[in-house]
Amino acid sequence: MRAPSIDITHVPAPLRPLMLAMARGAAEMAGVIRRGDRRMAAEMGVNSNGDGQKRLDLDADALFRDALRHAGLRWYASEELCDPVAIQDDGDWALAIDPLDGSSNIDTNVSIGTIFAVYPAGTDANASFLRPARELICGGYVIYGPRCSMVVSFGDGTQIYALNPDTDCFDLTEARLSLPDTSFEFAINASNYRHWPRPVRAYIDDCLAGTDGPRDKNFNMRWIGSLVAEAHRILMRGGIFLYPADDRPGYARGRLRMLYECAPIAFLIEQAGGRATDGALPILDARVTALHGRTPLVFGSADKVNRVAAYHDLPEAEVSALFGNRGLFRA
Ligand code: FDP
Repeated sequence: MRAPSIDITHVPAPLRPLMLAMARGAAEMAGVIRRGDRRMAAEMGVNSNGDGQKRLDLDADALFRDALRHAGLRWYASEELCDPVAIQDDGDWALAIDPLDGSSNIDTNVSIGTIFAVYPAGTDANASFLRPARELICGGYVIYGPRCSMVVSFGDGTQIYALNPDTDCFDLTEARLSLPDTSFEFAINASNYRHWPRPVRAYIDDCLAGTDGPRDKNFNMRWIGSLVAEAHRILMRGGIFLYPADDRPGYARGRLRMLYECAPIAFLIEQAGGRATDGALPILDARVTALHGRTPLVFGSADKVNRVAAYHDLPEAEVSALFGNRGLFRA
C-alpha cells in the first residue's frame, strides 16, 4: 500500500508538507484505534495540567511528533507536554495539538479525535503560541469514527476529507462546508447544572421547557463527551454546544483548553458560518495567555450562540425568573 496522504489541491502550497505529515499521522492513528488493543485505555499518570493520561494519549503524542519531524515545523506544543519542543530550526510553523481528544471514551468504542492549530513560528517558542487566537492560519481536527475524517480550514472556508480505506488517502468530500441552522439539539454536561452560572441555567431551562416555555419549541439533548464528535455533529447538522465556566474547584474558566481545543474548533465553526464564544465574546477575539489555559466555550449555529450571549445581558431578575415568568424571549 502507498504511504498515507491527502488530496492537496485545496491546501495552500506553503502548508502542504505539514498537511501531508498530519495525514500520515492521522491515518496511522486510525489504524491503531481500529486494531483496538485493550491496553490503549490503561492509566499512565497525570500530565502537567493534572489531567489523567491514558496510554493512547501518550502514544498519540509520540506518533504525531514523529510524523511531523520533517514537515517544516519549528515548534510543537502538546496537551501532553509541559512546554513546547523544538523540531526544526528553520521551520516556519508552530503547531499546537491535542493528540487524543475524548480520552475518557477510548475503551467505549465511541468517536475520539485529534485537534490541531497552526501559527506562524517566531524565534521564541512560547511567544509563537501566546498571541491573539485569530492569528491562526490553519485549524483542524481528525475524527476517528466509523469513518475517519479530517476537517480543516486555512481561513477560506471549512473543508472535509475522508480517509479512503483502500488507498489510505484523505479525499476531499466537501470543499466549503456551510453549517446548517435547522437542528434543535443542544449539547452540555447536564450533571453540572447546579454549578453553572445563572444565564446558562436560564438558557437550558428554556430549552427543557420546550413548547411550554418562552422558546415555544421542543429541543433534543446530546452529550457524547468527545469534543470532536460534538463539533462534527454540529458542523453536519447544526445545534449548539456549551462547556461553561462553573463553580466546581478548577472550573472557573470551564474545562476546555484555549490553544489546542477551543481556538481551532472556533476557527472551523466560524469558517463554516457558525459562531463560537466564551458565552459572550468571540473565542477568536481573545488572546491565548497560557499554553494550557482554559476558556468557557459555546459554539454552533450563529442564532443559538447569539441567544446565549443575550441571556448574559438579561437583567438579574429576568435571568433568575422561572421560565414561566421570563418574558423577554417569549417567541
Ligand atoms: P476528555 O477529558 O475525555 O479528553 O478535552 C476534554 C474532554 O474530554 C472533551 O473532549 C469533552 O467534551 C469533555 O472533556 C468531557 O467533559 P465531561 O467529563 O464534563 O463530560
